[in-house]
Amino acid sequence: MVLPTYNEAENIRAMLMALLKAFDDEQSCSFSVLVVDDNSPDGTATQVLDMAAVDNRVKLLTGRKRGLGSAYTRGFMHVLNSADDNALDAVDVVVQMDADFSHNPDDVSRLVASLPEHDVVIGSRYTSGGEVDESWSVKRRLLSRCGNLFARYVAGIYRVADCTAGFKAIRVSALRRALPLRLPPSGYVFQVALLHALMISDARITEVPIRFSDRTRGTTKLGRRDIVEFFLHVWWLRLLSRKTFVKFALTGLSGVVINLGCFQLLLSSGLNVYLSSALAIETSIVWNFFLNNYWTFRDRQITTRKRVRGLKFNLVSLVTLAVSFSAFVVMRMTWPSQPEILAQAVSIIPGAMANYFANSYWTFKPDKV
Ligand SMILES: Nc1nc2c(ncn2[C@@H]2O[C@H](COP(=O)(O)OP(=O)(O)O)[C@@H](O)[C@H]2O)c(=O)[nH]1
Ligand SMILES: [Mg+2]
Repeated sequence: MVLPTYNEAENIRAMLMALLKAFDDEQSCSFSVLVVDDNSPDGTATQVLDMAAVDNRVKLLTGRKRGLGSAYTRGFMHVLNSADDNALDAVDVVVQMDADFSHNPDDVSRLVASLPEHDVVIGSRYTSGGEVDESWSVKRRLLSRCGNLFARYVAGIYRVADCTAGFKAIRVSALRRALPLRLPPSGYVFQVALLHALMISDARITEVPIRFSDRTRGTTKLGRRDIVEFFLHVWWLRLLSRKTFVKFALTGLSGVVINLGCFQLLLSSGLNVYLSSALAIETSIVWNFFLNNYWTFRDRQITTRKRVRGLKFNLVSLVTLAVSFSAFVVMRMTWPSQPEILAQAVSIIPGAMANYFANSYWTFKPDKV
């Protein structure tokens, strides 16, 4: 087991006791806990050392505080390396979990029990039967749900309902294929990055429902830096795994040239600025459709009839047009002194986002993903 801690002095002793107790009667496997502490100023490490002195199943790894992701990278690499060094002590399974009782120590055996048919078992809040603490505020629920949805669809892990979960049982052979990450994040987005790496290395992933309780002692360490890194890193994951996304981006780039070229041309021919904007957007949409249809999504097995696809594409285009054009109008009204071409260029961004996701997950949805 790998447990990251930062200022968990109020929790760690009880947590370790609960885990040791849960595994006391377990005859079928040997078990140990590695606490990865970042020199917590509250003395977490001392408590761990005290316990390690009386029970050799408890181990401690310390380091400088760089964030949850760095701590996990350090902990997992330590497990993989020590498994290499000492084949007799081979570890088959690694379980990661929080040290604040949000994850129930009694659930560990349930996660591990699902491993024989899988490489990764997620203790999931969002699969059917899973739940989060009822005391969660609407804001917290919304943040967690939105972050999870964003990660699922942007990083392409949509088959997993809870892809930000920090409670997983992972087969070591699968972990070895997934690590080290190409661009290891330092904060909480590590959970998504690891899951993504496991997914693209063909790990068999499943979810079992858990109840996620709120911590009763200590405070959360989730900071603003983690949130910013989360939203940026998920885009990087998208780029890593999706050749399609790169093709779509190139198609989009050519669309930008078409859009701005047309806009300039229509403007200089004396056409009204709003009409020029709308016409230029429309032209680029049609251009993008042909490139996407015959190049970006060419490899996808799609049985949807062309006519239906065409209809869907038109609807998506209408939405794209509405999104881009609204952005253009808002910008012209807010900053009338800025050049028109700047507003037109910026208006492409929200439109392109909406367009990609609607087309990728709807218009050109493959039969089997
Ligand atoms: N080593 C280490 N552990 C961390 C760090 N940040 C969070 N943790 C631990 O990760 C687990 C989950 O963190 P928590 O603050 O409870 O996140 P929340 O449940 O999303 O609010 C807890 O065991 C924390 O002590 C960090 O920077 N370094
Ligand atoms: Mg917590």
